[in-house]
Parts: sequence; C-alpha cells; structure tokens
Amino acid sequence: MEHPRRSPGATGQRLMYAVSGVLAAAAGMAVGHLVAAFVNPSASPVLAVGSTVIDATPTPVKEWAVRNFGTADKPVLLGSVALVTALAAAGIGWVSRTRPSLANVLVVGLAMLAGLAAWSRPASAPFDIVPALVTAAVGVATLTGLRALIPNLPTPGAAQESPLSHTAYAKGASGEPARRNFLIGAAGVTVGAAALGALGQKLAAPATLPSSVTLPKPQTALPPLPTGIEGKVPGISPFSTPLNDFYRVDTALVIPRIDVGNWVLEIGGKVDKKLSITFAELLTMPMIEKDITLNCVSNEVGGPYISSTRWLGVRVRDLLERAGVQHGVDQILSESTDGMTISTPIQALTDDRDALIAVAMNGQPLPARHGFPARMVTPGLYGFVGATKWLTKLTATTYAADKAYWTQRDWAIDGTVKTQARIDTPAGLATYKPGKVAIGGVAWAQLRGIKEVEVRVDNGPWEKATLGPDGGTDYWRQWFWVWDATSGRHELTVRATDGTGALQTDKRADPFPGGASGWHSIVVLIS
Ligand SMILES: Nc1nc2c(c(=O)[nH]1)N[C@H]1C(S)=C(S)[C@@H](COP(=O)(O)O)O[C@H]1N2
Ligand SMILES: [Mo]
Repeated sequence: MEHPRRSPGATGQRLMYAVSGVLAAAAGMAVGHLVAAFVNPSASPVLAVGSTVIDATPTPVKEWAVRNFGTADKPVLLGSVALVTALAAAGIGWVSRTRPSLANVLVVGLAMLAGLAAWSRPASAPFDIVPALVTAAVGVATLTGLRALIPNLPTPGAAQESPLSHTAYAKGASGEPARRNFLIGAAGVTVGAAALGALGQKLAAPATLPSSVTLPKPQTALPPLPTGIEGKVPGISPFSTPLNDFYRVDTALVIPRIDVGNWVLEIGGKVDKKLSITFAELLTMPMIEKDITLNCVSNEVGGPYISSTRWLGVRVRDLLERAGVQHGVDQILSESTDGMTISTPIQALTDDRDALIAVAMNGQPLPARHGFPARMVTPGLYGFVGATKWLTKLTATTYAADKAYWTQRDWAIDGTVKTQARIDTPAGLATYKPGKVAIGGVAWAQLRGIKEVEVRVDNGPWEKATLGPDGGTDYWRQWFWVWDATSGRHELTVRATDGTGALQTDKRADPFPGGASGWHSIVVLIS
C-alpha cells in the first residue's frame, strides 16, 4: 500500500508556522525589554530569566562556566536562554498550525514564566510583572498576525489534515504571492523587534552618569603611588590597574542604574540608632585614600581576576560607630540594589585595616560596572565577602541568623586572601631566544605584605627576585628576575614569602570554596 506523501508545500508551511512562533517570541521579548527600560531594566523578560538561571545554577557548573568562558559567561548564558526560548517558541508555532488557541495559551504561559522570574528577583517590585504581560500580548498578536499571512496548501489533501487549516484554506491566499506576503511580514517583525529591543537597551543606560559626580577631597591625601616597574619589564602588570582593565566579577546581567538623588545607604539591624544616609551626606563624611588590591576567590593560580588601585571612601568603622553596633553582632550583611547579599566579619570592618565604603577609584567616581555610586572594599578579604557593589544596605546581624548569597552556595565563610605570586612574563608556552629573558609578575598577600619573591628554573636553585616599589601591605608587589636562558623547554616557578615571613604554600587547592593555592608555574621554549 502506498503511503500518502506530504507535498513539499506542507514542509514549507510547517516551517512558516515554526518561524511565526519564533518571531512572535522575539517581538514579545523585544517590546517587553523596551517596556522594562521604563519599569525596571532587570524586569526585562530575557534578563529576569537569565538572572534566575544564574542564581539557580549549581556552583560546580558556574565554576566550569567561569573557567571556560571567563567574563564571556554572561553572553554565553543569555545565548543559551535565547536558544531554549527559540526552540520552545518554534514548537509553539508548530502547534499553532492545528491548535491556535492552545498555542496562544502556551505563549502566555512562556511569558508568565518570565514574569514569575522577574517577580522572584530579590529586589523586585509589583510592577515588574508589566513587561511580561506586554510580552504575552505582543506575542499572541504577532503570532496571530503572521499566521494569517501563511499561504494555504494548493492541494485540498493537505487542507483535510485539520479542520482549522481547512478554514484557513477557505479565506487565505495560496501560492507564490502569499508566500511573499509572509516573508515581508516576517522581515517586518524581525526588523521591528530588533529596533525596539535596541531602543530598550539604550534607554536602560545609567540614570546618573558617574562623571557628573564631584568628588570630595580626602582628609589627608596620600602621596601619589610610586611609578611601577612595568616600563622596565615589558609584559608585567601595571602597578596601578587602568580602570578599563580592572577585572569585573558579578552576577548582574544589567548593570544597576542608580540615580544618586534617590540613593540612600540604610544602616540597621542590631544597632542603637538606625541610619539612612544620602549620597550627598556620605560625601560630607571624612574621606580617606587607600591603595588596595582586590581579587576574586574564583581566581585560579596564575589567573586574571585581580587588580589594584587607589580608592577613596569613608571608613565602614566610622559609619558603624555612628549607628552603634550592639553586643553579639558577628557579621555585617550588606545588600546591593540588585539584591546581592554579602556577609563580612564584623572584625574586618571595625579593625584598623580601614575597610571602606568607596566612592572613587583611581581618582574617578566608581564606574557603573564597579558599583557606582558606592561599594565596599575590605583589605585582606576576597571580593565575595567584602566588596559589595551598588551598596545600599548594611545590617548588623549574626552568621546564625542570616546567610549571604555565596554562603548559601557553599562558598567559604572566611574569605581571607591567600599569599600568591603570578608570572606575567614571559608568556606560557611561547618561544624566546636564548640569552637574557626577564621573568616578572606580581605577588600579593593583603594585610601581610610581600617580603620576598623567588623564582626557579626547572629544578635549579631558588633565585631572589628584585621587588618593585612598595604600595603598602594591602597592595600587590611587582617583581622580576633576569634569567640567562639556554636552549630547550624550561619550567619556571614562582613563590612568595609574606610580610610575617611565612612562605606561600605549594599545596594545590581549587578556587572553591576558599580560594586557590599553590605555586604558579609556566613552560617556555627557548630556541
Ligand atoms: N552587587 C554585587 N557586588 C559584588 C558582586 C556581585 O555579584 N554583586 N561580586 C563580588 C565579587 S565575587 C567580587 S570578586 C568583586 C569584584 O569587584 P569588581 O567587579 O569591581 O572587580 O565584587 C563583589 N561584589
Ligand atoms: Mo569574586
């Protein structure tokens, strides 16, 4: 017996339904993204789902993503969300061929998932559902409109497949002109969606430009940071990291946009007097300058997530003294405008290391991506326990009562920076000529300082490196040693001794849960 064959037109028609589904989703999300620019940028359907996925991703997967994609992890994540959404939308478009009402329900359902995601964000407001509602409406309207343009099959046999396409057959056009209509419609939706989405992206730019802030003068200005040795040893990290090269690590898919006119820093919890400090008021408090190296607990041995600069800010201690922290408090839980929570030991915020609420880095207001208008910086602690960006709240509490974002994800509670040294030059696996080759890099042990750096070639003796200028115990130290390189494949290893005389451990540890350890080694080829 012969099987009835689908006409080539049937495949094309199915494809058009699938495409309609995808374009309906794209148009809905684009308009939702635009509406979110007015309501709350992070309530955009794409971003709300993306952020929810980030928070729900198990720590090992996140670690893997950071290792493989580095700072491109966010585009990769958004791309994956888009791909999954497109597949679902294509499926819905397909369904709409025979069951249009069901397809509409599915479109609304998909948009509502994004709405729920927006609603469940830590810093969400009731109106954050609005972009998703708009997405649903635009999605259904687009799907309906595009479906009406899909040409019917010329053969009545296909029309028999379902009563619905039969109805469509009765009123719709068929053949080439109709196919052209669909293509024009689809192209129009594509262009429109791209334009509206881009407009939304543009409108969601920062509310206050950091450059509009006038910085206060520090109480006592520090002498300028000494000139580093990067001019002398090419390839070594600059002593002061240029702002554009400062590493960035956070969970924010949209950089929070903050209007400094409305910004307040709330100080509450177990305190004698709750405080609510405006940005203008913060700027009138005594400001100090401090040179601090900031690094991420996720940094591998030899990794890039570390930078150094001069910060300007108010001592956290001064603020906590004004509020009067009560007996029994062992942590300050800080919160950002985007709902990030970070626990910092009370000791680290009140001792003489001078943890800061920083408003400037390298003589400029904080760039938006580094926490504008104010962030914490705690010398000696990894960023995830002491460097809250877009800071808006400090709560005096206990570790027993409150858990922070990373602690809930099993990272260490004690985030003390480990002593580390990194080889910046020569580049690993690169080939150099025999003769003088400068080996150089940076070493750090915030709070303790660096006393000595040693380099070893293969299994040779440990050679003492020359140290660069001293930026204080909380700042990294540049180092170099000139090697008389001989032909062959060589392994170079570096290790540091901190200011207390303790040699950096050679015991390898992964970044999770408390920071990487071990000596940095690279292989170079001399020929
Ligand atoms: N609001 C907020 N603050 C945050 C984070 C974040 O995800 N959100 N990440 C922390 C981590 S893990 C690090 S290492 C530092 C990085 O600061 P930077 O991006 O300015 O270098 O910010 C910290 N502060
Ligand atoms: Mo971090």
